[in-house]
Amino acid sequence: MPSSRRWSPAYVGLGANLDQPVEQLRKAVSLLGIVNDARLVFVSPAYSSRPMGPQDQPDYVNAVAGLVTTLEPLELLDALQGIENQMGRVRDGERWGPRVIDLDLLVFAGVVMNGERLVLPHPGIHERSFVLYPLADIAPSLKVPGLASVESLRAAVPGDDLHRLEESLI
Ligand code: A4P
Ligand code: MG
Repeated sequence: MPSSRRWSPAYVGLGANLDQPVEQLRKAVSLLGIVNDARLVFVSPAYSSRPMGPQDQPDYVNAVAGLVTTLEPLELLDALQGIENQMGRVRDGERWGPRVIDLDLLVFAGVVMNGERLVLPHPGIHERSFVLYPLADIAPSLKVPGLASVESLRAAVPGDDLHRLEESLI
């Protein structure tokens, strides 16, 4: 029976700083492309940057993917955490510690929520150059619920700490 659920746009932040991060991002993009009830629409360029938080870890590579999905926000979070687990992410409890892959749900349609497992929009968006620059590459006019357009948020955050990489993720 055809689903009566609606398609919602969702944006996912990808980050990695272990075991050849560009390769990890490519693998995550390919796994995002086969999430049930979702379609991968956009993949941004990749950017490298110094770590935010503890400095005694390798540089990060970040990117953003745009999807449409009939999943609910928590169902999509389950899928993202499934990919993190499948890719061998180890959670040792250190906040902002190194990782082979981190998938953050940045924006899900117009949803604003402050749940135990899921906060939307992601609370770090407005201050993170490694989120705003790749997000502006694929969705400059997106309005972040409760905030402003991606382009205006990006314009307020310096990008001199970011390096756009030549390697494509798809
Ligand atoms: N959670 C709540 N809301 C969300 C959401 N919107 N998306 C919960 C994803 N998860 C969400 O996440 C911890 C819990 O947050 C999850 O159980 C989920 O239910 P996690 O991925 O297990 O832990 P984490 O990623 O270590 O924590 P946190 O605070 O999300 O870290 P961030 O904010 O992801 O930062 N420097 C650079 N240059 N680039 C980076 O990408 N990333 C981090 C990690 C540190 N420094 C960085 C980068
Ligand atoms: Mg995370």
